[in-house]
Amino acid sequence: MAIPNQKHLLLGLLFLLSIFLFPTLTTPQPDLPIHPNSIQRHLLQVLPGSNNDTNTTRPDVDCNGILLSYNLDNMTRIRPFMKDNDSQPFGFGATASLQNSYTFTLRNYTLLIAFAHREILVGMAGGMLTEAYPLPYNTTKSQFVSLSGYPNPDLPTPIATGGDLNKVVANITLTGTLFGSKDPLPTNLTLADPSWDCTNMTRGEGKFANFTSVCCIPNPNHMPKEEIISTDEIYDRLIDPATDYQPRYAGNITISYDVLLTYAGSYLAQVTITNKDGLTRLDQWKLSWKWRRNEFIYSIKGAYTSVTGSSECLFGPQGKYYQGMDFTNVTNCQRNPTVLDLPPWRNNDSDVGRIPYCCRNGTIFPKMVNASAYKSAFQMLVFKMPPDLDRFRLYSPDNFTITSTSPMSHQYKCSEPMRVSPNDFPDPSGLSLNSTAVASWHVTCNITSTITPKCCVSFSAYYNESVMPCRTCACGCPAITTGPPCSTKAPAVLIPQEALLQRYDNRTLKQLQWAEKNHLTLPNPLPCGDYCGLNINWHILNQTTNKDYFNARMTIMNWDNFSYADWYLTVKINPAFVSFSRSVSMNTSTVGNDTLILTAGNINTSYLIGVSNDSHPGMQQGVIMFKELMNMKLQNGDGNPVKVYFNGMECSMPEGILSDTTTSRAQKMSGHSILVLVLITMLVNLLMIGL
Ligand SMILES: *[C@@H]1O[C@H](CO)[C@@H](O)[C@H](O)[C@H]1NC(C)=O
Ligand SMILES: *[C@@H]1O[C@H](CO)[C@@H](O)[C@H](O)[C@H]1NC(C)=O
Ligand SMILES: *[C@@H]1O[C@H](CO)[C@@H](O)[C@H](O)[C@H]1NC(C)=O
Ligand SMILES: *[C@@H]1O[C@H](CO)[C@@H](O)[C@H](O)[C@H]1NC(C)=O
Ligand SMILES: *[C@@H]1O[C@H](CO)[C@@H](O)[C@H](O)[C@H]1NC(C)=O
Ligand SMILES: *[C@@H]1O[C@H](CO)[C@@H](O)[C@H](O)[C@H]1NC(C)=O
Ligand SMILES: *[C@@H]1O[C@H](CO)[C@@H](O)[C@H](O)[C@H]1NC(C)=O
Ligand SMILES: *[C@@H]1O[C@H](CO)[C@@H](O)[C@H](O)[C@H]1NC(C)=O
Ligand SMILES: *[C@@H]1O[C@H](CO)[C@@H](O)[C@H](O)[C@H]1NC(C)=O
Ligand SMILES: *[C@@H]1O[C@H](CO)[C@@H](O)[C@H](O)[C@H]1NC(C)=O
Ligand SMILES: *[C@@H]1O[C@H](CO)[C@@H](O)[C@H](O)[C@H]1NC(C)=O
Ligand SMILES: CC(=O)N[C@H]1CO[C@H](CO)[C@@H](O)[C@@H]1O
Repeated sequence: MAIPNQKHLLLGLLFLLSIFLFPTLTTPQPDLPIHPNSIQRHLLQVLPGSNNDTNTTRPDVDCNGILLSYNLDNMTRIRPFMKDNDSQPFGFGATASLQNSYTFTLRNYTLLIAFAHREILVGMAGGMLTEAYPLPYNTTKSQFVSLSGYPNPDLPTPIATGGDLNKVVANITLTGTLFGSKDPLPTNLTLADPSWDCTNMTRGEGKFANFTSVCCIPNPNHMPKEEIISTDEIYDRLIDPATDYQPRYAGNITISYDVLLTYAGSYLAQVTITNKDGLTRLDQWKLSWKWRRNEFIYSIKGAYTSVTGSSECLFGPQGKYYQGMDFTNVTNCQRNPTVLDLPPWRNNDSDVGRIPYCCRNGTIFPKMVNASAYKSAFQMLVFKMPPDLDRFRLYSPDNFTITSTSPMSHQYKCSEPMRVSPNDFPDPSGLSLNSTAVASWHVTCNITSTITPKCCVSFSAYYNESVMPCRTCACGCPAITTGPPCSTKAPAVLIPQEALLQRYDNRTLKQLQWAEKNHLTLPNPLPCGDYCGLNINWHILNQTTNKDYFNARMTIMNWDNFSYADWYLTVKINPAFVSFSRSVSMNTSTVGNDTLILTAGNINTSYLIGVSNDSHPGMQQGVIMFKELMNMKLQNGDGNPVKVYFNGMECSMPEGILSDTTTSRAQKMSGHSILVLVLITMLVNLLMIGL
């Protein structure tokens, strides 16, 4: 319960701020006093290197309130060198700090600084300009520069933190340029919230002349209150056509669009893609959507946009509205942006990475294959346009589409975003407790197409020298087949085991020889190949020394000319028959009592390479041990898998089981095939009689 209360208070404070901030900023201010040159003398004395004072502790400012301070850390004369000191530019670095020494949390604070030396702010860390103006920022634009904590907008109390200075102090470091070295400190430092009285500004003396501070104490006329507006009122203020929360519908993939922080002209959104499907994976996902309100992406972390640039803004309404803005660093201004995941090496990049679940090259596994990689997330700072310049006016984009560019991907169709109750989140700064999103939308995407398989399974066993190969046209028959004519209807014919190491289109000779040796009858023309990039052979090995167990050897052969990284196989077995025991060289995990998930045993085998130049397929092999139950027979195919999925894609299964001997297969074939065989045999007999 504590979390929603904090949030409400915060939103309430913001609301209050938005009421009071406006008059504060627009009330004409009397000219701020210009301090005499004396400070400049001190400043020159304390510039780095010139410090000869032995007293190094800064005077402890006695403050039971919120201590605001500003420390000029360094200042260097920069070119062009001027004769006139007032026009001389100096590069400076400064730290603006807030320290909570009071009894309640300072939420979504706004620090106002009155600069007096035409400062241009070029860098900022630990905070941001409240209105999210981009840097560099010309401080002459208004009386005060307004800063907010970012990423952490709140300051807890010393009581709540055991007095931990790292938690009760917020440092905003600023770098920039100022003009003239006379008295280079800001002339005023205050909190925007009128419930604080920040009038007693003090300046450091002597060695500490580069330091100014003010202790803000609660203003008796505006005592800050813990609860200002009710929960319902807060959410009522969030303006969107969809007023009611919708349920979160299930789907194969869900996309959450969560607003984490909101400012008048911009908001910070986090987009999370979650794989809810049991088996399938996404590779190199691409997410796109359509902005509805002329928004644009100022910056993005954890992903990148396929197109970078702001030309569409410059010549659009955005360029007109944000006239003072330098658009060079705006990430993307497309109406339909496309976002892609970053490669793993960007994960630790402090500029674009460091978002939980980011940076995996767009691969999202099913949860049961990799419980730490079934989501992808990224954050973006979105700039809004009139008439939406209000913290509470939030709209999600729509028309989400997600695609996966891997050769084994499904196609998805996404719903329109639905407004849902706000999601809970880890704090964006990663520091404090979970917080709640300001607003959340939910999109569900479902698999639309059943695509033709890309893989097929063949069976073989110790008790038969032949292999029951992949089905004819298991992965679809090409419209025009090359090579000798073949039958797309005839069932696949038995082949010798060594023929598995040849691609379907190179097996003809072996097929013919094998048929002759084993007195098999072949259809004419011969059946077409499987046309699959991946062949998976399931071979039942002889019983082990222990009669109760048998082994199955699984071989994956990749005839494609590309590789599969981090592959996995899902095998559905007959639950009544076998219980998995152990596997060699592949990692096996079981889900339920009938599903095995097989992954590479080590990092070297996690890569299934493609076919080599000399036509050897890329291969991975594993042996799985099963316990054999009493009333089951391997010869009846009871040791064969029921279904096999490669990377979540269902593979085509063979046309039958492999019987005891090769020659007996004819009798075991389906009625239709037997009929064909009988006819052919009769025909052959007739011909022989005729001769
Ligand atoms: C400190 O430096 C100032 C000028 O740089 C000098 O006048 C003063 O004597 C020095 N004080 C000490 C204690 O060295
Ligand atoms: C150092 O500064 C503190 C606080 O201003 C003061 O109390 C103390 O006397 C100073 N010590 C010296 C040696 O100047
Ligand atoms: C400002 O004061 C600190 C001591 O708090 C000192 O280390 C630093 O050198 C001073 N910087 C300037 C620019 O005078
Ligand atoms: C000046 O101070 C800023 C802010 O404290 C800091 O980021 C920067 O590295 C400093 N520059 C030099 C030259 O010390
Ligand atoms: C900052 O703005 C003022 C007027 O608002 C202008 O005169 C000045 O040139 C600007 N400074 C820079 C560096 O753009
Ligand atoms: C804030 O800055 C001061 C010096 O400027 C430093 O001593 C302190 O550790 C900083 N605190 C945090 C929380 O970064
Ligand atoms: C700073 O600005 C605030 C708000 O305008 C004002 O109340 C306060 O007196 C100013 N302080 C100083 C030292 O000028
Ligand atoms: C300002 O400082 C004076 C003297 O130090 C003190 O009497 C007064 O109460 C202070 N006022 C505020 C608002 O802090
Ligand atoms: C996708 O979602 C549908 C409906 O939620 C579900 O029936 C199906 O099993 C899921 N998975 C696949 C691979 O279609
Ligand atoms: C643009 O980005 C570059 C690199 O991040 C940075 O050096 C530059 O200061 C930025 N410019 C503006 C106008 O923000
Ligand atoms: C990421 O994808 C790129 C291009 O698709 C590929 O070159 C790279 O090897 C991949 N990296 C990893 C770690 O998978
Ligand atoms: C309106 C607004 O910006 N509220 C934010 C204040 O800070 C909290 C974090 O504590 C955010 O969750 C709110 O969104």
